[in-house]
Amino acid sequence: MTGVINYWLGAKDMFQNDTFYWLDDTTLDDGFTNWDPAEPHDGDEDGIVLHTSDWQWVNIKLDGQYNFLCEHDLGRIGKLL
Ligand SMILES: [Ca+2]
Ligand SMILES: [Ca+2]
Repeated sequence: MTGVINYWLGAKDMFQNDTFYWLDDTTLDDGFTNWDPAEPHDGDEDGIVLHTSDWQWVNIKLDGQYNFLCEHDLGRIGKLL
């Protein structure tokens, strides 16, 4: 996949396969998802990356070095400015 850039998303299913949790302990069932139609499909792949080629989510093993995306409270930024 030349030219595809992956970004780690902060959800994992390392405790129960296909039950993904965000870092704040909410599950993916609680909100938006954008899985590639073939994903998630492999029990030993516990992380999620965003593919910039199609903006879909793919679960992969937690052993790659990629950029990452994180959520930030915009209200807090406003208080600092
Ligand atoms: Ca898994
Ligand atoms: Ca996969």
